[in-house]
Amino acid sequence: KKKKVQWDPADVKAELLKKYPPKVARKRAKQIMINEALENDTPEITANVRSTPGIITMRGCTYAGCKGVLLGPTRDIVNLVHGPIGCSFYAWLTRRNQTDAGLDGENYINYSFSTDMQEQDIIFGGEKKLEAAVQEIYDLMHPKSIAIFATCPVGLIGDDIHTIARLMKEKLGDCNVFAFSCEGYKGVSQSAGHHIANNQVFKHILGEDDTPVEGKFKINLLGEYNIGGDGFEIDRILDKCGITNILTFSGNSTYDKYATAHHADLNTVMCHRSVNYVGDMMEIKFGIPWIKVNFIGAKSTAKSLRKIAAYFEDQGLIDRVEAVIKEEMPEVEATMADVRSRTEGKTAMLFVGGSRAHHYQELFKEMGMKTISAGYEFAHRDDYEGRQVIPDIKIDADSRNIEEIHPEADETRFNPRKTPEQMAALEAAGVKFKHYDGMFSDMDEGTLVIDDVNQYEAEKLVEIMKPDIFCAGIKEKFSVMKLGVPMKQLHSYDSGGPYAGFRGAINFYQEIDRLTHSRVWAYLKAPWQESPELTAAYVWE
Ligand code: CFM
Ligand code: HCA
Repeated sequence: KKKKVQWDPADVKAELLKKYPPKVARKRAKQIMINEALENDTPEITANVRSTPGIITMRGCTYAGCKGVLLGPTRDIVNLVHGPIGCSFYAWLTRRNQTDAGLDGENYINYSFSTDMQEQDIIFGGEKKLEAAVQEIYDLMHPKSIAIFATCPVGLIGDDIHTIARLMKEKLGDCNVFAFSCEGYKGVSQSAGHHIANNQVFKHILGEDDTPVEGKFKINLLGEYNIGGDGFEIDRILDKCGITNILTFSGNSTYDKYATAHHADLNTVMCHRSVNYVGDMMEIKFGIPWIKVNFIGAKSTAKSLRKIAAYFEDQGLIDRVEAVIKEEMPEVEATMADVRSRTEGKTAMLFVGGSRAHHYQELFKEMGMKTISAGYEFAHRDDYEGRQVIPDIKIDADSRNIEEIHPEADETRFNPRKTPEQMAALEAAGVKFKHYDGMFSDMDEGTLVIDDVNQYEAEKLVEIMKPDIFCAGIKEKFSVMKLGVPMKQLHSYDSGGPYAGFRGAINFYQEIDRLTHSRVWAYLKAPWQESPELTAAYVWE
């Protein structure tokens, strides 16, 4: 039974919309949803649509999603950015994906590679410069692979990065060069970049190497990026259980891990939003099924481990997983109980990316905290409403072209919305579902679920609902702190982490406990709050 919150969400919604011109208000009204139990169904939300020009969105661009998010954490593929230097410079080490360079030591993550396009390249074309840059990287570093990323101007002037990549791959011989048409403007957000990255990695690396991989229970962990060392903590737990994780896509990954990932028995999907395309494609191409997991929250971690063990139907593994959970949980539970005595009943708001705003609610629940409003920057409807996947896919084993075998998955073949009756009927007919819940069903009734929240709405929400903690990214951090509310970055974790797995949960409880009890925010007053009558002095006066 869902619990009621203390605001009238309709009033909050009306207040948020009040300031907008009618057309903008109409559009935003479909993205600001009151979470209410409709008959057998969740509310319908508008998501993955263009942000209104003029509004300060929290979103990023397609290039960020492709280069920064998906390929960025792979340590031994050189990421070469074809474009003016800013796109490379501002993507340089800003995402806190951790790396262990391993025995071979091959690690290019600390570098920023760019063709540094100038006006003359924009006018006369930058292909020659790109070709020279690939050659220079090869001569200096001899990497296994070079990935080329297009920024906005490249698409506008029409440099053919894919042909350059192909020619350079042929010329170099032992270096896999491939390219991504991930111009920033290409989609409505980072999400388009994920899709482009998934397609090219699938087409150019996955399954390239048929050398067998050792291990009794082999999985890949898709959609985990090792931010603040999350992937390391998950690997620690998997190792302890005797589960072999061939590839984390893409935290601390290497070229060879991608190339051998098709030897896995099972794909586990952590951040569904960024990587579901690869999960689906690997199922079609290699017959590897995927299941949804979540290692954020101690209970979710235990549940995910049990789900993996259940898939393998091996008593030894099932027992081992239970033993690991039993060993890890006492410390987690002790910290949880201690912290909970102070955090119970406190409130949180989460506006993050495409999965964390949902996953992190688990950790807050474990602390007895309520999420009163949440939303994604760029998720799709299924991330809000849940998804049931019907495996009716035709396998075309020869095809590596995703457009042929995977026409727009989200809205057509994988219908995110099925009523329980429809599901029951299909199940009775022998159709097996893969299914995961969206944000709506996991949140209390009367909470506000907001897609692509903007700067104005975020400040208004804080003002009206006064959460005990606000979670988002760097662009929101300081404006929220200036309102006197503690702010935790759930992208970079500020300087903290890991927060995944058992040890991560302990870290998170302790940090949130400290943050929500810090008095410093209440003391903070901006000059205009102390002397609101301050007037501007103009130079001409
Ligand atoms: Fe997936 Fe991510 Fe996220 Fe994402 Fe991102 Fe990120 Fe994120 Mo920042 S892949 S959707 S595009 S979990 S970079 S590690 S924190 S917005 S919620
Ligand atoms: C991105 C990366 C980002 C940005 C985080 C933030 C990340 O989308 O380009 O706004 O603080 O996690 O680093 O999401």
